[in-house]
Amino acid sequence: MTNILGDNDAAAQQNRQLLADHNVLAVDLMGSPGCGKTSILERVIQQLKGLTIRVIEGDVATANDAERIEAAGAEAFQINTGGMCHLNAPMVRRAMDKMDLAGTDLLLIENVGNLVCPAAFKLGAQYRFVVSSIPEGDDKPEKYPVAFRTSQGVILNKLDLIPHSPFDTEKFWDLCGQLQPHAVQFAISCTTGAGITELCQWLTEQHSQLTSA
Ligand SMILES: Nc1nc2c(ncn2[C@@H]2O[C@H](COP(=O)(O)OP(=O)(O)OP(=O)(O)O)[C@@H](O)[C@H]2O)c(=O)[nH]1
Ligand SMILES: [Mg+2]
Repeated sequence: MTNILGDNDAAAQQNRQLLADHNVLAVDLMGSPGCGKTSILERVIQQLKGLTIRVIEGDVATANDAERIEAAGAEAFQINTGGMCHLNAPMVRRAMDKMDLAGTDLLLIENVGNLVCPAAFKLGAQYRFVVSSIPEGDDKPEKYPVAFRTSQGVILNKLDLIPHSPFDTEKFWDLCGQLQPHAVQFAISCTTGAGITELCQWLTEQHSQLTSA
């Protein structure tokens, strides 16, 4: 396991360098099945018009999500992991090699729906976001601490379902803060669009900082 992770880390470092060489901001979204990862990407693609976005879609099977991304207006690169519960850096590299990186501003990567395995495998993206949603319950940071500790951002999705759920948002954000005090936090709803503007602004700012560095 140590060897596998070591090889993956080396490949992730190469991906990171390749992204830096082309001024591409990359963000990896990790979260349980159905938390809304693809819905977030659709919303961002539809709303964030200033940047050229490309998407890598990681799934165990099907190209359903890649088709949704293309319908939303961005080029998508599907990776079917053939049963594996996470993406790894070499898979992402193979997708990057097929992509016009020089013509890409923002690379969004949807990891396989899972809160455990993806946390162990760096992909080379500058930011990893863990996505959690109201119906999953407010205890997810406690139960899946590695996912929250190793992420630079947290997105809490499906805010529109708060009236129908006993979800304690204060408890959720407290737990997140204890695990990773520096993570940037967004509370959003893909159904109503709440919080999407703030997320798009943050992505734009990060991209500007990258290109002005
Ligand atoms: N009520 C509500 N439903 C949402 C929201 N965001 C997404 N959904 C719904 O949640 C379901 C799953 O959304 P997806 O975007 O496919 O979730 P995912 O995380 O990409 O799922 P996997 O790719 O299977 O891991 C869909 O039925 C969405 O319409 C939201 O903000 N509020
Ligand atoms: Mg999806």
